[in-house]
Amino acid sequence: MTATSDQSVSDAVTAGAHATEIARSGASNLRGAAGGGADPARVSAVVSAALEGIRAAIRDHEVTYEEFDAFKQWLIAVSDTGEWPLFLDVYLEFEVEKVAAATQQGSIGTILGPFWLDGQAQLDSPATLPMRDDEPGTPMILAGQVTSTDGTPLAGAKVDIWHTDSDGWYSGFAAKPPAGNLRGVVRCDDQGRFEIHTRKPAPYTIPLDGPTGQMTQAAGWSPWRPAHIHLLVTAPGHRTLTSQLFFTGDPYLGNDVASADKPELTLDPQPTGHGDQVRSDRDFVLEPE
Ligand code: MBD
Ligand code: FE
Repeated sequence: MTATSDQSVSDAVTAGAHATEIARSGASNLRGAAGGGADPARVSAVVSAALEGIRAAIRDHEVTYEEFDAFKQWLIAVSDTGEWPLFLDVYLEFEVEKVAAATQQGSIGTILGPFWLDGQAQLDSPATLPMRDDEPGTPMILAGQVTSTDGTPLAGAKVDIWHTDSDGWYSGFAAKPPAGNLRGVVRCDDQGRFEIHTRKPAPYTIPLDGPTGQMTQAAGWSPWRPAHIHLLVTAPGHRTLTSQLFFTGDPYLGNDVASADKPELTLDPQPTGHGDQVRSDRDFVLEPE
């Protein structure tokens, strides 16, 4: 763990170093066995298609030696800052998720992203996520039920949840929030029901001081993701659902730098009458394995 509160370390390096460490260990490969096929025909098919896409860009746009050298330097900077997980999850993961989703029954999901962490607080529903005494932001309840595709409530279900604070920072990847902040694994009740008390997250911008953000801005693209809550919904004998939930009215909906927002994943939290607290209800359906 190399995240640090040293302000001389850039946001990009603080987030990137830890994400790279996790990816290197394989701990974030939650969707199935790594590797799988060293079948030469498949390696050739996939790699040649990828290379040909880049060669076509060079030909079609008459890329110069100056630009080729800038590309080399950019790739080296992505490695130096640990931004490969960020870059890959922002610009490519959504296509991989479409391939995986084509065979998954039950609730619609979306990408995992680079900021999931293993080993977070295990809580029983109803649960309040770990947070600071003065945690800023709108108090929010997310509640619902986890069932199997045939409607059976899943008593052993768990909701692994993580999101930014109301300033857009993830614990574990930014200097400010303490370890474990706004992260937890919530065990559902015997009817698969969960009720999670947290704070509404804020829109997120990828680090602007690293190569992924700099490339994004150099191209004139928005570096923002709409505010979102990440979820892994699990139950014994069922395929894990990886998802995110968004909020109606968010200015970045439909313009997510990670192309991961979907209309089916939008929440419209309503006031509960307790101060400024809001609540959303959302059920999840898991596919038996
Ligand atoms: C995020 O918070 C995120 O969820 C993804 C997918 C990519 C970058 C930052
Ligand atoms: Fe995220």
